[in-house]
Amino acid sequence: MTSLTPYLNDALPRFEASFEQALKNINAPSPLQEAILYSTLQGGKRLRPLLTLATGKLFSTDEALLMQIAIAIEMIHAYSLIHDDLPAMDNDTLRRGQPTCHIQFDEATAILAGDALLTESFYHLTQLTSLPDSTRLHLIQLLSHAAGPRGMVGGQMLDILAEETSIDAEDLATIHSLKTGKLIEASILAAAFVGEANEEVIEVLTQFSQKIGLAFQVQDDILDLSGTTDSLGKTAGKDQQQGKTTYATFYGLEKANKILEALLRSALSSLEAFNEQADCLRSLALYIINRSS
Ligand code: GRG
Repeated sequence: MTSLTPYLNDALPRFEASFEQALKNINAPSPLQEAILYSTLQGGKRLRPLLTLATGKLFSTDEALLMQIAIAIEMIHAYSLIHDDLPAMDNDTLRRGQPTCHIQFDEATAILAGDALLTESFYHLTQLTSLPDSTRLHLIQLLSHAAGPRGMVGGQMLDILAEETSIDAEDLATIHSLKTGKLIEASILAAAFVGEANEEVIEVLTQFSQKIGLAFQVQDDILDLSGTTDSLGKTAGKDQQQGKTTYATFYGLEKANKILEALLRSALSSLEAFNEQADCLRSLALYIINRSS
């Protein structure tokens, strides 16, 4: 298993503490509050928050500010998992090794927990009063594009439609880039905007994030086919069960692994111009392709 840099290892518990505080502050009526805490505080790799913090290292941005942006992003991610597990979507009973939100509570509560996390995320961004209004607005726009119909929600629609038809590799790449890639990209670009990165750096980071976003999804497809329910903490073999085309089913495991390695090489070469300040991003790229859950 790839290890994270010492900075990321140390930052992880700080993120957990800040995230827990922000979630407790929501103080929603019971059992909504319990469903929110249940779905957010029991596991999860925190990949997107770590990407935000790692990108911040390039600009020496204040960590407290990055944490708040990372919290908003993880709220959106948690919402997407709760809704994705619902009977009308993937109909899954296991997430992060425990019953999914609608199984533990009920469907209405799970829908509302997702809604609450999505809306709270944007409220959270409005509260970053140390930032100029224009930057806050920019962040809100970036995340709404990544999460909404131009990004994750649009990708989820295409993914559902793809269950009924046969798709090719190009369609697959489009679905992945919208469904999971856009939020991963936004996790990096949010820190770049706050760090006042110039256009050239934004372009390099966009290239890097698109490569690791796709790599993340290719590894997800490989793990679905080769991992176990125990190691994944979610039902293994789900894609095949649903007759879904994935990188692993379309290309086979061997070729999918080769694609993954090529994506990693290409992602790392995008960062060539950066010195050791980009080591946290490099370690996350390695983590994505070596992860086992
Ligand atoms: C329901 C609007 C809506 C969108 C759902 C992102 C998504 C779209 C669904 C998630 C379903 C899924 C399993 C997608 C595959 C890639 C993915 C996002 C995996 C889960 O992300 P991780 O591995 O999860 O970062 P943890 O648990 O580590 O936070």
